[in-house]
Amino acid sequence: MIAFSDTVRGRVDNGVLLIEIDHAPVNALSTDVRKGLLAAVAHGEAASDIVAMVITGAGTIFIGGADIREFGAPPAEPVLPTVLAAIENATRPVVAAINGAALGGGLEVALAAHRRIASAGATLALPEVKLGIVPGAGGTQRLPRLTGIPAAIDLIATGRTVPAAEALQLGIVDRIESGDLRAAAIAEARALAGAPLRRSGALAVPPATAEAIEAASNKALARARGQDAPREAVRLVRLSAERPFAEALAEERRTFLALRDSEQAAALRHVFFAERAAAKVPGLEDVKPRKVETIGVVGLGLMGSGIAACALDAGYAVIGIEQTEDAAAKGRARIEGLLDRARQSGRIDDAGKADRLRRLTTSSALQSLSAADLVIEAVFEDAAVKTGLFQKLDGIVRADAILATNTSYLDPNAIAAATQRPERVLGLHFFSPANVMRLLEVVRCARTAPDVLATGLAVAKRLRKLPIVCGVTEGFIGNRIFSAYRREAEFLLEDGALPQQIDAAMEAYGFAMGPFAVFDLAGLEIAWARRKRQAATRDPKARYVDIADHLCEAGRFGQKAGRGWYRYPDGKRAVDPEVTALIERRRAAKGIAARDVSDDEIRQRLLAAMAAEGAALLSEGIAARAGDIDLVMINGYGFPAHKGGPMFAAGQAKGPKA
Ligand code: T1G
Repeated sequence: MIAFSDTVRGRVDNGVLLIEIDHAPVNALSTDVRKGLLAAVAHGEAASDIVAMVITGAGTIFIGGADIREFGAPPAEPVLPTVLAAIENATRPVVAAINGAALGGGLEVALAAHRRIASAGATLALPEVKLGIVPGAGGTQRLPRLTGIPAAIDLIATGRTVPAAEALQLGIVDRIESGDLRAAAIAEARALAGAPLRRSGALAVPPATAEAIEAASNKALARARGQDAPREAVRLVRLSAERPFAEALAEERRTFLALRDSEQAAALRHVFFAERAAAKVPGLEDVKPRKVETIGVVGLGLMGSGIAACALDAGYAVIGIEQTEDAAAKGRARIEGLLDRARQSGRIDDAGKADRLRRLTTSSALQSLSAADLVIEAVFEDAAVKTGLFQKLDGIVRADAILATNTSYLDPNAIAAATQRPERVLGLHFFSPANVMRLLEVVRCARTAPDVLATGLAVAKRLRKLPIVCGVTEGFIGNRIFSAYRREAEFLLEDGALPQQIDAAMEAYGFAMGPFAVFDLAGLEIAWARRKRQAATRDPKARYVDIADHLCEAGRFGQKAGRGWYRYPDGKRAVDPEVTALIERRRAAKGIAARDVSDDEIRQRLLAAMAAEGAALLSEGIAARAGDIDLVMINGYGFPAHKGGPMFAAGQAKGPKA
């Protein structure tokens, strides 16, 4: 074995130098890896007993990309383009044996090789735009030469991952090896020795019609709202057909370096590392989760059916319970409807749907939950109903079974305290639609046992959710911050702004929808009911805006009622002069003279309100990290990821500045 650096080694097999990158956990292209690769290729070019080379990764990942942790410092030599030029311009064939994920710079390494063989389970992507950057080592120039410009725009401007089979269709990989990948790659490399080499950079860009390129660009940029990287990615890929390779490569590098130091990239790096940190809960490092194979879901309405569908997707057996057989049948139909939609979108096939339905039982027999390892309730949001249910379940489920409540606003401590074993109760707060939304607030109640919390996290991971642990407070992290956001938005109304101005200001900031449009989408009646519940205990000295109450008294409950803060002729959002008049009347009633409120003031005050509530959640110990709060608002409330979340935007999230 030859050590080319601490993380790159090689051995010669039948005249072929097998170069292995071994840099746990993801074989990221750190400075040491780049040095090792460059030395290995130089050795492979010079040694007399070598006729070809193979590059591969140790473990189950090929290369996870550039080392994101190095982004905070100026790039150290050798930079990746130098390494890839050495690979591409090698006189002896270099074969990439893609043994797993080939991401970002990792795929760029493979693209610089003269041949690419992938294992059947390999996945490939240039996900740089998800980090607010563009590929910086030839991805935008070599990929279109293999796939054509429209496909390259789709892959690079969205950052989506493709499985090996699709990569083969797209021309990214030359073949898929289901046997011994290394042996196959070594044989392939040996066979290529002495033959003319296919250098991606030297290939002509396949012709594509202007319409196809335009269509791909528009589709990729449709969801890029305010993000710079996707737009730059499209520009660079198009440049591949307009400029000589070397010139376009230099422009790509210049753009990469500029974006790397941008605020959007810093925000998205914060989000990347925050996601990794969120999964680590202090004190649970060595705690073993309980075994969960069967999940009970009580209440198969909108939330319950989504939770059930999500659990079926994750391979669990699901026992769905409703109050009556009729309601259970309706619940089953709802779940089946979700599976049908997944079938139509191609996400699952007929066999997948049949398998899921085989693992689903639905009935009104609460007793059948004695077989469940975990029961999640999604019944009507009423304390007595939920507490009563948990008291019944206490006598039905096994002693080691876990009870979880999906409440959004009620006190899970009170629900837990009504049971014999409060230590086995936690909150699992899903977001609607539960089978789509990634976010899951995992609520640690006052008595929740560590292994129960660990089980909640393990189940969340298996459901492919983003679990954020939080303590008990009204509305947990997300809804509590959203309430502060709503409060400040309503203050701005009284001060002189209008719903459409506030929404436009936040949509310009990057939100898909402004607050009032979201209130209308969610429906105004739930918040109204809560305000009425709180009226008796509300601090009379606290500022209170009653405009929303007047809307509700007028039956304006939002989009589903056809009118709320807006009216919805043909389902489209439209400003309603009646609402403007109501706002003006309520100001007059309070003797408030409206003043000009700028868009900047709107953004500044709403962001500050969210950050202040976040700071309170941190000081109360409800949230463990500022990054957790940012993840909740980004994944549950449409906060633009390229702004990093309210805490990062307020400069309060002190994460690893990669
Ligand atoms: N650099 C540094 N650390 C990384 C890393 C990377 N690229 N990828 C992962 N890690 C760390 C991560 O922080 C965590 O650390 C541990 O590895 C396990 O990660 C020039 C410039 C590869 C699919 O965007 O998508 O190349 O928390 O928990 O679920 O054009 O990690 O344990 O301390 O996510 O098995 C492009 C990013 C970079 C891929 C594995 N590459 N990584 O998922 O493990 S930009 C990416 C992932 C680029 C070039 C440009 C995933 C994964 P810790 P994990 P996983």
